[in-house]
Amino acid sequence: MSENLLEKISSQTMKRRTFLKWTGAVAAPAVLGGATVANKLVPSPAAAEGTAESVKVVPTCGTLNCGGKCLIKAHVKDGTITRLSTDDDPRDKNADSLKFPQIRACVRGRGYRRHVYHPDRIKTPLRRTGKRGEGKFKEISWEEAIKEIASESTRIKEKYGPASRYGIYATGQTGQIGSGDTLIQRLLACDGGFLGRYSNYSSGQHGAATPYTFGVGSASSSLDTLVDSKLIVLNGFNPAETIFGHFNVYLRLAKKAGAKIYIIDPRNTDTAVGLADDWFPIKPTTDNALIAGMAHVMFSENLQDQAFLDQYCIGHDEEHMPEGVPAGESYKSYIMGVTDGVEKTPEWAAKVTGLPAHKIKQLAREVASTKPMAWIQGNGINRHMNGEQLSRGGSLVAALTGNIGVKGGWAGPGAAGIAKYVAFPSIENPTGLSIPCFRFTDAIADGENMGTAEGVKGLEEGQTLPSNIKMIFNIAGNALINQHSDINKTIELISDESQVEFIVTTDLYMTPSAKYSDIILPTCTFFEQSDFVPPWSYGQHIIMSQKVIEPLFDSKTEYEWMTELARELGVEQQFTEGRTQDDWVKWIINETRKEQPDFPTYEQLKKTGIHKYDFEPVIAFEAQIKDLKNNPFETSSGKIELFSKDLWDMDNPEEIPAIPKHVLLEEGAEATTKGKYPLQLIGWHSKRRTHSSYDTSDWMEEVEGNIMWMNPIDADERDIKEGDLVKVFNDRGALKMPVKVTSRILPGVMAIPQGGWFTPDKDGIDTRGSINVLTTHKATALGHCNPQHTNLAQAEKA
Ligand SMILES: Nc1nc2c(c(=O)[nH]1)N[C@H]1C(S)=C(S)[C@@H](COP(=O)(O)OP(=O)(O)OC[C@H]3O[C@@H](n4cnc5c(=O)[nH]c(N)nc54)[C@H](O)[C@@H]3O)O[C@H]1N2
Ligand SMILES: Nc1nc2c(c(=O)[nH]1)N[C@H]1C(S)=C(S)[C@@H](COP(=O)(O)OP(=O)(O)OC[C@H]3O[C@@H](n4cnc5c(=O)[nH]c(N)nc54)[C@H](O)[C@@H]3O)O[C@H]1N2
Ligand SMILES: [Mo]
Repeated sequence: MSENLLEKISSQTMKRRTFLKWTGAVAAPAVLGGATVANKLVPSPAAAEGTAESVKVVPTCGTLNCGGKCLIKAHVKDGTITRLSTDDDPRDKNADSLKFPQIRACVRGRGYRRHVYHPDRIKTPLRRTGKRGEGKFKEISWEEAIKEIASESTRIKEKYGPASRYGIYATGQTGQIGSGDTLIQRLLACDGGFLGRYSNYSSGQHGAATPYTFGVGSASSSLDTLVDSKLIVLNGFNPAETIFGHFNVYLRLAKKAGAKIYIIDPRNTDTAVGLADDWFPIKPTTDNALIAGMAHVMFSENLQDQAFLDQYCIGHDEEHMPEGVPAGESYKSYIMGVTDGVEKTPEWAAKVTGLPAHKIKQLAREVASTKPMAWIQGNGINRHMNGEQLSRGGSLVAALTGNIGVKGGWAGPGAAGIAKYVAFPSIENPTGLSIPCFRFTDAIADGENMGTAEGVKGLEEGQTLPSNIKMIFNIAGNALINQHSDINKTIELISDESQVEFIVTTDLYMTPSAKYSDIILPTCTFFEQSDFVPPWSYGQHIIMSQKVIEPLFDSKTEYEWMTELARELGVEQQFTEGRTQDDWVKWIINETRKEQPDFPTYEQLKKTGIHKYDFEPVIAFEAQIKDLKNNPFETSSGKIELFSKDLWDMDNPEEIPAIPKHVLLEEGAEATTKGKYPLQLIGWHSKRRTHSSYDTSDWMEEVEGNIMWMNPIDADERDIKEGDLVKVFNDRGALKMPVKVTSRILPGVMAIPQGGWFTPDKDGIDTRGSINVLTTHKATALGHCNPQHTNLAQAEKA
C-alpha cells in the first residue's frame, strides 16, 4: 500500500468519526501511517478494541513539556494502541482530594494516538543534500549517520575547541533518561566538553528576579495551601489551558471552598471564563503601573500592612532603606511622586494600564483587606522585556498586604516542590562554560566577543568565549528556528554554512528546525521506551512511563543512538555505566527507595504507573516570618528587599530599577502611539498544542483552530471581519492567519497562540501564524531572557 493511499484512508477514517467521538468509550480502528516502512506498526483495518482478555492496559506518561505529566493508560491490542484512558484514582472519586488528585490527561493527552501514529513521522535517518534549509534530504543508514556525526563532532572539537559544540534548549521529551537534551550534554561531557546553557524560555525572568527580593530562587508554597485563600489573583496566568502542574485542580478546589478568583490579563482567558469572579483587562507590560496605583490607594488610605513591612522588609519607605542610597528612592517616595514628580494615583495608573481608576481602587482595597490573599505571577508576565520587574511587582503586593509566610497567602512565582527522587546523574561539563539559553543566536554570530556582561558563566571578568558556536545538537526541540525569536533573522544566521558548520536534529516530524539541519534522526515517543518522569519541580507525583509499543519505523530512542555514538567516540562505558535505559529506570527507583523505603518498587509501578506523595503543606518563608532573628532571609539585608541595593549598584535604572516600578519600553504600551506599529502583540500557550508540538495533529485542529484574537474596535478600523485572513507585520517579518474578532481581548492588543510552524509563502510571509517572525532577539537586561510577549505590530486584511 502506498503512503498516499494510507493517508487517504486515515483521513477518511478521521472524517467518518471525529476525534472527539474517538475519545469516548468506543475506540475506532487505527489505520494510520507508515505501513510501507514497518509492518510492526500497522494494525489490520479490522482491528477493533477487542475483548477484555486480548487488550492489555499499560500505564505510561505524557513527557511533552506542558508541565502536566499526566497518567495515560494505553489500551493495547496486538502491539497497537487502540485507545487511551487516564487516572481514575478512587481516593479522588469525588474530585475533592487535596493530596491525591487524579492526574488526568487533558485533550492533548487524550489525543496522543494521532501524535504517535501519524503518516508524517520521520521514518529513517536523513542527510541534507541541497543547501541548508532548502529541504532536500536523502535517506541514509543509522551506521552512516552515526559515523558522520562522530567525525564532524571530533573535527569541530579539534578545530575550534569543545566549547564550540552546543546542545540547544529542547523540551520535546522531558523524562529523566529519555530526555535527549539531558543525554547529549552527558555524552558531550564524556567527550571533552561543550558550551553549556542556563535559564529557560518559561520562567527565566522570574528566576533572575526572585533572588533579589528573597535571597533565594524559590518563593513557593504548595498548591494545597490555596484552599485556605479567600482571594486569589492570577496575574498573567492561564492554568485552565496550560494546566501547569495541576494548578487548575487546586483553583477549582479553592473556589469550591469559597475563594474569589480575579484574573489580570489582556485576554478574557479560558481560566477567566471558567473560574473567575472578575477580569481586569490590562495593557501588556503595565502590571507594575497597576500595582503602583493600588499602592497609592493603600498608602493614602493606610491599608498597607505597616507592621509586616517594618518588621520584615526594606525599601518600602524612607525609614527603611539600605545604607548608601540618597533620599527619595524608596517605593513610597516613588508612589507619592517624591522621586520623579509624578504621583502614581489610580487615575495615573488608569491611563497607563487601560483599566478604569475605580477598578484599580476596588482591587487595591480588596487585596489589602481580604486575608489570606494569594497574588500569583504566571509566566505570561515573565515573558516580557520588563519581566524581571513584573515578577518582583507581584512579590511586592504580597509584602504590602502581609501575605508572606501565612497559609493561603503567596510569596512569589511557581509552587513548592513535593516530588522527591534520586535523579539520573549528570556528568560535569569539563569546559565549565555556559550561556543564557536565549542568547544562542548571539553566540553563533559573535560568541568570541561574549563575556560576563553578556551573561556567560565560567569566565573571568574581561575574558570572552573561546569560539563561536560551530556545531548544534537539537535533540527533540524546535527552538533552533520556530520557538526562538525573530525567525527571519535566525534563518539568515543558520543558513550560513560557514557559521554553524554542522547541525544534528532528532524529532518525530520534519519541523522548521529539522529542515535547517544537516542530519535528521528519527526518534521515539514515550510510548516506545521506558522512562522515569517527574512533573515540573512542584508536582506531587512521579510516573514510571512504560514502553507500550516497539519503536516505529526505523526510529531509535535517544539513549540507543547516543550509546552507539558514544561507542564510536570511545566513551561508551562512561556514558552508559553499563546500563540500558530500563536499567536506569530501575536504578533511580532503587536509589530512591534507599532514602524513601515506602517508595514503590519497579514491579509495583509497572502495575500502577503513578506514585503520589503524601505531604504536609509547604508555606514559603514560614520560618522567617515566625522567627526572623534566627531565620533571616538570605538577602544582603536579611530582609525582603523591596528596594534592592544589589540592583541599584548595577547603575542601569531605566532597565534595571532597584524597586519594581513601571518602566518605559521600546515596544511597551506607551510606544504604540509613537511609530508605525500601533498595536501590542502578545502570545499565549493554547490548549491545542504544547508549544509547536501537535501542530500537525488534525485531531487538535478539531479542538481549536489556529486563530488570532483582535478586538472589534481594532477590527472595524481596519475593515476586518470575523474569520478573515489577516496580515500581521512589523520590521522583523509578517504572517497571515485567520482572526477571531472578540471583546475577550482589550482594544489595542492582538494575541496569537504561540507554536504554529513557520510556513513561508513565496514572498517569505508566514502562512501558519508563527508568532516568532514578529518577536525580537534582544534579551532582557537583567536575566538575558526571552521577551517574546513584548512586541509592537500592525495588522491589515490580507
Ligand atoms: N513567541 C513565543 N515563543 C515561545 C513561547 C511563547 O510563549 N511565545 N514559549 C517559550 C517556551 S515557555 C518554551 S518552554 C519553548 C518550547 O520550545 P521547544 O522546547 O522547542 O518545544 P516544542 O515546540 O514543543 O518542540 C519540541 C519538539 O520535540 C518534538 N517531539 C515531541 N515529542 C517527542 C518525542 O517523544 N521524541 C522526540 N525526539 N521529539 C519529540 C516535537 O515534534 C517538537 O518538534 O518555546 C518558547 N517559545
Ligand atoms: N496547552 C499548553 N499548556 C502548556 C504549554 C503549552 O504550550 N500548551 N506550555 C507549558 C509551558 S513550557 C509553559 S512556560 C506554561 C506557560 O503558561 P502560562 O504561565 O499560563 O503562560 P502564557 O500562556 O504565556 O501566558 C499566560 C497569560 O498571560 C497573559 N499575558 C501576556 N502578557 C501579559 C501582561 O503583560 N500582563 C498580564 N497580566 N498578562 C499577560 C496572556 O494573555 C496569557 O493568557 O504553560 C505550560 N503548559
Ligand atoms: Mo516553557
